Amino acid sequence: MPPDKQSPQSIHMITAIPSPARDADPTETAEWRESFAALAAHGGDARARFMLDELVRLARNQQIQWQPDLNTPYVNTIPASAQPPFPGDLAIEERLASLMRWNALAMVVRANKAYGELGGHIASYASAADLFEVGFNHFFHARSACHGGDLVFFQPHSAPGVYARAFLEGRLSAADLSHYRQEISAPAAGARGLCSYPHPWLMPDFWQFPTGSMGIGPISSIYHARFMRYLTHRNLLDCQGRKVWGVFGDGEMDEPESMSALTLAAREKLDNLVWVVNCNLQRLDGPVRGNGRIVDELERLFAGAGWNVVKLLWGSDWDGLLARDLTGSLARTLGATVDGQMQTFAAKDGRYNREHFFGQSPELAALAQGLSDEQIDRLKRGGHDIVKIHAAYAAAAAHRGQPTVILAHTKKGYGMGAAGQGKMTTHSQKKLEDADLIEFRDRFSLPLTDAQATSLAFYKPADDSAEMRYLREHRDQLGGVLPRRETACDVLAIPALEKYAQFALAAGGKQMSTTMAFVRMLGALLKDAQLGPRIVPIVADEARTFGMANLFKQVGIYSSMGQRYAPEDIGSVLSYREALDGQILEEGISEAGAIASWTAAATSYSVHGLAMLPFYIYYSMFGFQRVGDAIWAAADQRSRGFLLGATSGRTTLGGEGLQHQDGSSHLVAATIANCKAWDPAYAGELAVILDAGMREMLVEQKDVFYYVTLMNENYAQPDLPEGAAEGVLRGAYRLARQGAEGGRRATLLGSGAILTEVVKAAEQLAAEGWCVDVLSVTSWSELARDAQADGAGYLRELLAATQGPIVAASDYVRALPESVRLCVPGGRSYRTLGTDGFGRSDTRAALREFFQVDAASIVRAAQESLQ
Ligand SMILES: Cc1ncc(C[n+]2csc(CCOP(=O)(O)OP(=O)(O)O)c2C)c(N)n1
Repeated sequence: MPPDKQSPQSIHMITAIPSPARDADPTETAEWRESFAALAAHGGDARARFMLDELVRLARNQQIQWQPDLNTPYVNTIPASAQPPFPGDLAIEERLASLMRWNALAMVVRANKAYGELGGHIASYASAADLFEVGFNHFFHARSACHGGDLVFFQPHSAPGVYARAFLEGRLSAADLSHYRQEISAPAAGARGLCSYPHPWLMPDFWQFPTGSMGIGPISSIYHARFMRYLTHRNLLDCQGRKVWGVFGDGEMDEPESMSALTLAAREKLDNLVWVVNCNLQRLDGPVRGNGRIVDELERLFAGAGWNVVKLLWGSDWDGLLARDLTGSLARTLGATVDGQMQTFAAKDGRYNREHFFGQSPELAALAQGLSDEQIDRLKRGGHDIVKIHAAYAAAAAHRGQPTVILAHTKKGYGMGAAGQGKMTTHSQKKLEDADLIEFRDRFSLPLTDAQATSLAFYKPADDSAEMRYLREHRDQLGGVLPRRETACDVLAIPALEKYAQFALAAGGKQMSTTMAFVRMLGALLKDAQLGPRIVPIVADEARTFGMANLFKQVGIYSSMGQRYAPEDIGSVLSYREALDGQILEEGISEAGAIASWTAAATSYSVHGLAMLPFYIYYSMFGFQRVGDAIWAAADQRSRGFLLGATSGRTTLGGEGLQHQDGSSHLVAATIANCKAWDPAYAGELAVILDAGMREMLVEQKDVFYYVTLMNENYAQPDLPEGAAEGVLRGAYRLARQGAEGGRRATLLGSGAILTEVVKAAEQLAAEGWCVDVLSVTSWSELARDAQADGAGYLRELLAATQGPIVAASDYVRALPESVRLCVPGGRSYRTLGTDGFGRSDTRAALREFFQVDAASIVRAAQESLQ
């Protein structure tokens, strides 16, 4: 019998499961079943598959309305007979996994003994430990001279397990482990604080991918896997042979971000992607699907989306039981047990399981007869069986043409005994009594005395022990330790500003929107021989909105399939062009996807050692507001790139109305420490900002990213005043003085498109005999940061050179100009005008009058300030 063949009995068992109750003619059914079993036995799997395809075709032709069931039986996808030999030393790996479990547990319990408020989790890693360990010992490649490195996304609240491994690897000390979740106080104790979840911002040489916010890890992993294909197809970096692994929670799969890009992964045939969903059947509050079965649901979801699904449900000790289960009663009962009940079985002991699980039918009871209660208690689920996990990972790694998801069945709080295993409250369990600790020690045969166990001593075997040698050897074979975040990358030369932005610096009053100016600059930058190929333009189905259609032809839209159709507009100069080496990432209507793509490109300098420069241009309202958490995660992982919030400004976007008009993105951007946010009014200012950003990110290699708002209003673009560049980059500069000296004085500040209203207001006031200074504010948040750092800072200096009441206006909420109030020199009044409230659809003029950010309102504010 070929190695991947099942016995006729097991086929009998599986086909027998779903239908007995509905069977109108059991004799006929038996004949069909026998025929099929004979066909499979003699003709092999391929022949059996062919016949099934034929039957399906027949059924479809006859339109009998038959739909395939996407669920397979509730057993392992890989039968025992098809398992490859395990290439490791099982006993040593089990001992190592036990040590990881112990040190991870000790770290959390210790921290909470010392400071009850610190929090932490034991139960999630307890369920995931073997899933992590098999990856570490056999699959997760680190970056080395001969391998570009795999990308591994770790379930965030299992971070203690990753620290525990780094401890054995000698990367972290016992003192470091003692400072889990104490990053601030650790240095005083000569230790390194370990952050709660994976945060590259806090541990920049360690963590690569922040996963702490559920859903962001899953979607990121997909777009990273796709971005690796992009780099390969564009001949920038050969990423073949590298994989993206992600271990995620079954509860986490409910996040829209987790699910939203599954079809993209399948469409793009991302066989460099493997997800391991830890199906411990529980989330935080309770079961993921108490009345249903999450594995079935995920199997349907992933299979329907086009993934290769590997169910890893039962450990090796079930193999014998299933083989002896000639009536199919065991598989049927497993398949009929809802998750809430399965959780109860996990929480109870062997005796209870004998009575309540195996006691459900005489056949089951007979199967359990040869097992002691202890053995029943220790029957492993698939995700706790190192050999089975290895088989699943090996199958996933070898699978071609599809991404793979491994649905790994585990117990939450595995091994925590009565203190936590399968308990409703186990997620948040972080205290264990002495007796529980001793029980845990015994359960995993840990080499600890009672005193060591109850004092939560960390345990590290001697350097020359078999365990430590094994651990080191296996990591050496896989290129070294992991996770490890690297930062070395090439310095990219950037072109001189005049080469691509002369038209903007000396605009000479030409009518243009800043969006138009940006697109023109981008087009020119893409032509630069050095920098051009590293630019990644990203859109979420809005390229035409922003006037970027010309880039379709110029650099092409990336498509792993090239272009298999003649585009409707083939003859046009702006023709829609998809190509294997296309440069634009056109993400369709998925801001979550587009920002994940941007993050993949913006961290390429670190993840791949290849600096890329992404420009993601989008409706500004659908950025920080829509996918703000993803931007926060991008900031955490030290992204470098540009976010362009286009059609920005609550009154500048005219007719689009309440949902589209952005008046707040700058406020949120200001809360992100490594984000510099800009609201330039003029193309020349924009050019200076782009140049500075590229310099900071690519030449100086600083961990900053830029957020720049762009407007769609056409207005006259002046030349950038001589010497203004420095002020542009500090956040403001004096644009003009209107009116004759000697009149009433006022100072007007404005940013973005509202600067044009400010300029008009200054002209009106000048006409009334005032002398008005106009300051163009390019970044409220940079001014505010400077002021916070330096008393009152640069803006105070600028304002000190002006006189009279100050009025500040922008197309955003008033809180933005309010953020620089501390810069106002003593004795001067400071009025802020903004667009608080909901947007509306109307003309720009009507909107500006309504929100009182038009020239007339600015004039009025100045006049009232004098009274
Ligand atoms: C966006 C977001 N919402 C809520 C949480 C809080 N949270 C952390 S872990 C968790 C439960 C995770 O359950 P599951 O994904 O099933 O993983 P398990 O711990 O059971 O392995 C929750 C709700 C979070 N981290 N992120």
